Amino acid sequence: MKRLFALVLWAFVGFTGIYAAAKSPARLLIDRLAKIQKQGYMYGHQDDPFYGITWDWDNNRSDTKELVGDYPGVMGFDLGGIEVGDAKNLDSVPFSRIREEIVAQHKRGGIVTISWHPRNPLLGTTAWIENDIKAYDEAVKALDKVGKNVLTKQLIDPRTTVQSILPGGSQYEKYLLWLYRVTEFMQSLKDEQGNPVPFIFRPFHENNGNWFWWGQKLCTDAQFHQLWDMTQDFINARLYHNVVWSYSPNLQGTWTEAEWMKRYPGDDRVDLIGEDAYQWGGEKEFVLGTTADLKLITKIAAEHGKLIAMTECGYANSPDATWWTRVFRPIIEQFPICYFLPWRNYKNEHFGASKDAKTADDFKQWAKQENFLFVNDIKKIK
Ligand code: BMA
Repeated sequence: MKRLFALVLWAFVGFTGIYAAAKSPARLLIDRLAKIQKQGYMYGHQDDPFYGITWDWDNNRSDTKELVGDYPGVMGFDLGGIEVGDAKNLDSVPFSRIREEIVAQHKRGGIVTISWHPRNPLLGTTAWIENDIKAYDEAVKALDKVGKNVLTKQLIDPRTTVQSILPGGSQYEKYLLWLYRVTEFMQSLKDEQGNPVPFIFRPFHENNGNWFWWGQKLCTDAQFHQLWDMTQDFINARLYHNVVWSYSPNLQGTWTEAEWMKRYPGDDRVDLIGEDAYQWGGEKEFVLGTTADLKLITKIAAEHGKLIAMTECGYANSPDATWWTRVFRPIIEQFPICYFLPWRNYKNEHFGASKDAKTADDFKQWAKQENFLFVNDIKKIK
């Protein structure tokens, strides 16, 4: 009897020991990213398998593969629209196809990142809020002019969107339903053996700008933290420890560390620190701003034990044939980024590598560089 007891105890301790030592799919992905980063930086691309500059919706195509012979190490996908039960996302990609391509990228040894441009939960409009604010402000002014400002309170101020979905707000329950739909999709990301596919999730990105409803002037620091925490806790409670969390403000260029830290969700809530940075205007401004930001996040990441990446980037329509190697590469090679991810290649708005872009030759040469990594370079790094 004593022996049986000892055996049961041993089995129990052994089992819980193994259980405690087992790493979650998220932890394994974080460790893998760190290992990959030691070898170089990966190429990432948004919506890579759905369309390119001159084609759309074909199966088995990729602008990246057609240019450099391999798929991006990281593929980005967006869930905008899943929250309202749409069958296709905001860029008309069916969610069933998104699911297939996520599983395919995982199967070939690549990494997946997911962003989410949810609609406006208060107004029903898109994630982009500037036009809603303009319309509201104009309506208020017009009512003032005709002496009807008593009607102003019947208008909905877009600036109260975040507040409306926090506990006690008018849209709180709707937002929970939205999160439920998001997690339902995430739960469905399984490989052929039924194991959850790990992925990097990057919600509420570019939150220091004012173009999305969760932007800097559209909520207080405390409200932003509440929004992040509520969303993260809801998702984590329903997923399989397979979500790596990325916090990704936009190019700013003049942050102080204290300013940057104000909306940082916290070390227990973030695994990867991102920078979204496009060259929209002048080259010099882009170089200086991006360099300053990457310097800052490199320091913060080192102190807080986090990874860094350029989670969105590019120069729309690649007007400059040597932009990648002349402007972009010298910036990123100063910093320990795991990957950079140009946004989607869509007809007249494209950001990524392609044989149909002016930058094709320049990029193709760069891709031969040993530390520039695509799927075949990383699939053995587990
Ligand atoms: C933007 C543009 C839009 C697109 C959105 C979400 O930057 O590319 O056309 O709808 O991202 O992918």
